[in-house]
Amino acid sequence: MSGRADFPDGFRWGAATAAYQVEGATDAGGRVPSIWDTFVRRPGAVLNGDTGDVAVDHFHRFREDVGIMGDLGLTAYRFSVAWPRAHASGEGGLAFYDRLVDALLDAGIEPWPTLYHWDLPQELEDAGGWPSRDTALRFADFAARAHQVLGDRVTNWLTVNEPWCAAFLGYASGDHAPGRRDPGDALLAAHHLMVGHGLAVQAMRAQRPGNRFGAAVNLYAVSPASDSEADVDAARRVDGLQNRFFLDPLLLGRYPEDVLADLERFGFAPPDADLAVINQPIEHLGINYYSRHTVSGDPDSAPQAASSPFAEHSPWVGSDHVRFPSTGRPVTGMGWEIDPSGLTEVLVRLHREYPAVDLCVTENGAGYQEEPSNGTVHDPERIGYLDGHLRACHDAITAGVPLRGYFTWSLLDNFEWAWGYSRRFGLVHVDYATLRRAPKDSARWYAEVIRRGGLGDRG
Ligand code: PNW
Repeated sequence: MSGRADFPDGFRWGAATAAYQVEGATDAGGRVPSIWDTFVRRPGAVLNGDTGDVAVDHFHRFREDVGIMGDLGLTAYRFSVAWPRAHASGEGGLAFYDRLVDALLDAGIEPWPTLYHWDLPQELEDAGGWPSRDTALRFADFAARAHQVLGDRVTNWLTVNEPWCAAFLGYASGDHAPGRRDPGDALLAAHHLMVGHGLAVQAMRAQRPGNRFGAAVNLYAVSPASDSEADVDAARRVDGLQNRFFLDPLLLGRYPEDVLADLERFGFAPPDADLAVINQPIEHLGINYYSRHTVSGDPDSAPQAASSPFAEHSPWVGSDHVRFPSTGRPVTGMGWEIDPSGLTEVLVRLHREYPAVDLCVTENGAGYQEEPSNGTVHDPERIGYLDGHLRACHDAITAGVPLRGYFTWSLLDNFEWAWGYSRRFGLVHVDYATLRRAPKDSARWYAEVIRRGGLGDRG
């Protein structure tokens, strides 16, 4: 367990970011406003009124940032392509990604773009947003355009990031943009995000069948707080809405029956033809893993949501009574319980219960409130978190799981959605006043892990 953990040759050692969280330059090159540009201006929506207007200015500093990736020895970099930039003026809006991809390839770093990391053009939200099926069609057009420009040099593609968050935090709890609170719309949003994934894969594959496509879903290990019937049923519902509601359509071509039954009163009845679209063959699945949900069901309790500093409304559509009692495990600065064994559990479950597909951890990391002392951030907690989760990945590989890579969240401190700049996930500290980058202890630790191709004996 704590011995050496050597990873297979060719295993990808990566880090991830997303456009709105790092780029800034929200007016450059005819970029149109996204739902996050609007949402951050809503009073009380984001802690301290922070916005992504400047973020960490990656748009202008990407060459420096690619240099940092090179210093760390990263072999892959996951970023997102901003739909609001592409939406601008023809191919012009994608020129930034053209340059970024070339810089990455020059540095020997494999680009892993994600096409939707939550920045829907505001005009498409005004036309109905994700609850409207038309948004999925528009997304496929955008995917085809991005793939047309970059697909000659970029092999590995991810369509949507964390459709659970985009749908249920965006349209049910209102913690994320566009900040709507309608459970029926949230279900439609989830469904159309998945349809958008399927249509995008079809469109891109038609252009270049040799490239590799997939989505990135946020999965949790889920356990009932006790073996009481109420807790076991609450865990079934949370696993249903968090994990199976996305995995079953994607990989099996159907929604889980029990979840459909729970959601019946919202009139959620997706057409069969859509399931065939969602269930496109894919070459890889991205898993974003942060924590385990321990769940209890108390019909008398108030709905509970812990997704943002404000959370008053539950994202758990159809299951307002579920609660997430603390188990006493240590937590990160987000309040999320740390449980690396849950990552092994999730990976092994995917391997055993779903058709074979290459897996990749596309996000995993820990956010804290932290500041440098004497010029350096000492972040032993983050190192411990990453060490534990990489060992969990290794355990999964040992159990036969085809895990092909690991991307830590995140390369740089950045705009953490409803939490603004108050929580830092980076391996590299960013001083928000000067935008100066400085590697944390965890960055040096990760570089050493990459250099030796795994973990040594745990100290
Ligand atoms: C993911 N929740 O977001 C995103 O993909 C990243 O953009 C983000 O920075 C990272 O994880 C850290 O938060 C999430 O409340 C945001 O359950 C909120 C939740 C989960 C994931």
